[in-house]
Parts: sequence; C-alpha cells; structure tokens
Amino acid sequence: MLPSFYSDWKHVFKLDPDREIDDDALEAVCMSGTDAILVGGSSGVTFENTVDLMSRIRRYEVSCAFELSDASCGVPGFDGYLIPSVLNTRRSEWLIGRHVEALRDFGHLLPWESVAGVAYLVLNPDSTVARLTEAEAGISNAEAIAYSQVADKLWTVPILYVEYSGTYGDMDLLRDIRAALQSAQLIYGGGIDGPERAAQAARFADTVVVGNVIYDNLAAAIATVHAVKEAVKE
Ligand code: 1GP
Repeated sequence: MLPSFYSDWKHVFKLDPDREIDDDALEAVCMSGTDAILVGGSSGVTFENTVDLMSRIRRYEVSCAFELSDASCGVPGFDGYLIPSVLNTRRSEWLIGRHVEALRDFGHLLPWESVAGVAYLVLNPDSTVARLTEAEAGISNAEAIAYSQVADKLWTVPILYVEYSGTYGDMDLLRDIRAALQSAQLIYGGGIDGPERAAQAARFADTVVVGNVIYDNLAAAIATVHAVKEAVKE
C-alpha cells in the first residue's frame, strides 16, 4: 500500500478543540518531537474552535490532522483527515449512516488523497465516545479480536483504533489484536499517563495516541514522546 500521511506516526498527541490549552503548553506539545497532532474530540467540537486550534498549531512545523466526525466541522487546511466509524456501536449511524449523509452532501469537497477511514473499537464503557455512540464496550476479548479481524481482514480498513479513552487498556488484549491483524495500522489510545505506559503500548501498537495527560500533567505527556521512540527502536 502507498504510504499515507499517517503511515509514519509512532507517537501522536490528540488535542481537543473544546479544551483550553495556553500558548506555552501548545508550544511544548508542538515542539516535542511527536509525529503529529491529531485534533478531535467526542463533544463540543465546532467549526470555530477547530479553526482556532488549527491556526495556533500551524505556527509550528509539526504535521496536523483532523478527526472529522461531523460534516459541519469540515475545516480545510489540515495535512490529513481521519474519518471514524465505530465497529462496536449499537447504532448504525455511527458505523456508516452519518458517513453516507456527509459524503452525499460534501464528498465532492473532500481532499481524498489526504483522507482515511478509521475503524474504532471502543473498549471503555465509561468514556464519552462509548456513551455517545452506544458502543458495546463490555465485550469479551474473543469478540474484540473478532471485531478487529472483521475490520482488517474482511473490510481491509487502513487503520484500526483501539480506543480506551480515559482509562488504560488491557495490554494482553492489545497484543492479541496485534497478532491477529494482517495489514491495518494499529492505533492505541487511552489512559497513557507517562512514559512507562507509553512504552508498553508502543510494544504492540504502531501508533500511540496521548490525550488527557496533556491537560493534567504536561511534563509527563512530553516524556511519552521519547518513551515511544525508544520502545520502537528496541
Ligand atoms: C482519546 O485515544 C485518545 O481519543 C487518548 O486517550 O485521552 O485517555 O489519553 P486519553
């Protein structure tokens, strides 16, 4: 497969347009050596707050992508766009329905060479994304692996995102999902609070996403960059 804007991502910081980040913290994040900033959030994302955050990130050279889950927030100018579908949602709109509506109305505007679909497996039942999408997050490991294989082997999605947003996930399950994948890039996100967990997740995931800790403990967040890069070398 041809390399894409996300192929080289080992470490990514996820910034939420609906959360405050001051200029010093933003500079630290953008200059950290991370591979990309992914802009996105499960609630409160608007066209205005996305434009605002993107233009602030654009002061730096770091690559910047947008997780586009609502067509009305389709801000142009990002290096890439990830369009999520939730594999284990109970509501088909989050798997395919919204996507059909968005492409019907805006498909002609999308920069397709910089767009990729992402299959989310949502595994923290207490997360905003699980509640919003009514995800069946309390599934067995065997089911989680089966979902991953449906996405990877049957649908050949480019990216599988194992999402534990807000809590640290089951690394044994992540290892087993990794082993079951054929070609999808494996992204892990959730509960990475510092370098140790970042390094653990990097053993199995192609890409490690760090979110909340940016806002709670900036120094610990920055330390995850080096930890992931070192783990990848091993
Ligand atoms: C959220 O996977 C990301 O979509 C990161 O999760 O905020 O828990 O780090 P955290």
